Formats: sequence, structure tokens, C-alpha cells
Amino acid sequence: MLTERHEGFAVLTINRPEALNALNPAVLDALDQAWSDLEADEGIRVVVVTGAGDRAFVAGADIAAINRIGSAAEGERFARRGQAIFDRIARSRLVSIAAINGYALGGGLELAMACDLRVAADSAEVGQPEILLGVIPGFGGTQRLPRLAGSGAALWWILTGDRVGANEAYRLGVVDRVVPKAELMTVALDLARRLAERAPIALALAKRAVREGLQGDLATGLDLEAALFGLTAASEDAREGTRAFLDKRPPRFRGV
Ligand code: CO8
Repeated sequence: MLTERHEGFAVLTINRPEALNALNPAVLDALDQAWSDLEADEGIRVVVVTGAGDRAFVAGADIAAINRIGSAAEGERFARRGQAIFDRIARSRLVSIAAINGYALGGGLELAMACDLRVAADSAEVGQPEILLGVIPGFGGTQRLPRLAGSGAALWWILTGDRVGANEAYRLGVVDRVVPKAELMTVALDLARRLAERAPIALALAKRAVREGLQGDLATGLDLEAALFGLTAASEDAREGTRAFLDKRPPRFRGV
């Protein structure tokens, strides 16, 4: 795992290019640890997640490790471990951007879908090919893909195992932007930089309102929104943001 810190944001690179960044237990542990370190760093508010090399974001969970699973209980433990790490990313105060630089398959697409925003290179290919190996997605794909693309497209991808190009993934709402491959990191880093300039409390609570709101019914979500709006409105950054607008100057947010 490579972590590169910038002003307000970090770039996390899954670094196992010889296996197209496949997620074995050691890579999952390293991802979990790297995320803990970034969450503990108050200077970091946004994380770009990408894959090393120019071929893959992440080509899935490690197939050799899946082959060694000896029982249903062991398989369930492996699935729960990956789910817990990805869910932590989804619930984190850190806003995450997946920069999909190539294959995002199986656990790789599941990692990208746990992120808040997805920018893909036009040459990227995504999919849930687990069924071709005799298993089903286990790191959240059966749940997050239908939430993004609807049940028809999700079932199509999961039942066929077909790989899909970045533009089709964009059409279905699975990725949010498609850019020429050479521009991918420039676009992702520029987005990270802009988000890191936003009022920190509002940034984290806006993410929470959308993410948690989607878990329940509309009335519960509206209650949550009102409560979180109250917290942002009472912050010093809200005084500063509104005063700066009235004074016709850029705001200076401090995260308080
Ligand atoms: N696991 C382990 N090694 C991999 C993986 C992987 N997922 N993907 C690629 N590699 C390795 C290859 O074995 C190869 O290694 P080596 O050079 O030592 O032979 C190296 O990466 C390069 O790959 P290829 O030679 O295959 O490269 P190609 O350009 O021919 O093909 C593909 C690229 C199409 C991406 C091809 O590598 C491929 O199909 N990979 C597998 C994709 C896949 O099926 N992913 C889903 C895996 S299952 C999963 O993610 C389940 C998640 C939930 C699990 C829940 C717990 C049980």
C-alpha cells in the first residue's frame, strides 16, 4: 500500500501490480491499516484510491486465496473481513474517490463502489465475474451494485459475469465520470483538492446525510438531514462562509 499525503487529501495506491493489485489477506490488512492511519490524521479529509501500474485498479479478490477456502464458515469469514473494511470506507468521515485506472473486477469493483465517487479511465473495464469462478460477489457487490445501477443491470452483470466498458458503467450510474486515461489522475487529484477546500464539517456531514439517509425511509432521512443541517449551521465555518459571501471574498474554513 502506498500513501501519499497532500494538503487536505491523500492518495492511497493498492500496490501489487504483478497480480493486477488482487486483494489477498495481506493487501486487505494493509488497506485497513492505511485507512486507520488516514482517519487518525486530522489534516486529511479526502482520499483518492487507485491501483499501481497502468493495467488495473484492482482485478478482484485473490483467486488463489479463494481456491484455498476449505469450508463455508471460512468463506463467510473472508467475505465478512472484506465487507467490514469496505463498509468502513463507505461510513468514514473521509470522502473517498476511486480513480479507476484499468480493470475493476469482483472485489475491485466492490472497493470502487464502497468509495463515494468514481472517476474512470475511458479504457477501464469493470464487472462482477465471480460467477465464472463458481462463487458470488462477497465484498458487497450484490448489495451495492443494485443500489447504483438498479436490480436489472446488477443481475445482468452478476449472473453473466460479463466485463463492461467505462462508458456503459457511466450510463448505468456505476461510475460518475469517464475521462481519457492520460487525464485520470489529474482529474481525480483536482477533484480531491477542490473537496479538501470545502468546509470540513459540512463535507463530512453532507456525506453522512446522503449515505445514512439511503439506509432508511424518507421521513427518517429528512430528520437526519435537519439535525445535521443544524450542526453545520451552528459551526464557525457557517459564520465564515456566509460572511465571506456577503463580503464578496473567498471563505477561509477552519473545520470548526
Ligand atoms: N487473483 C489473483 N491473481 C490475479 C487476479 C486475481 N483476481 N487477477 C489477475 N491475477 C494475476 C494473474 O494470475 C497473472 O499472474 P501471473 O503473471 O503470475 O500469471 C497476473 O495477475 C496478470 O494477469 P493475466 O495474465 O491474467 O492478465 P491478462 O491481461 O491476460 O487478463 C484479466 C487480465 C482479464 C483481468 C484477468 O487477469 C482476469 O480475468 N483476472 C481475474 C478477474 C476476476 O475474476 N476477478 C474476480 C475475482 S473473485 C472476487 O473478487 C470475489 C470478491 C469477493 C470474495 C469474497 C470472499 C470469498
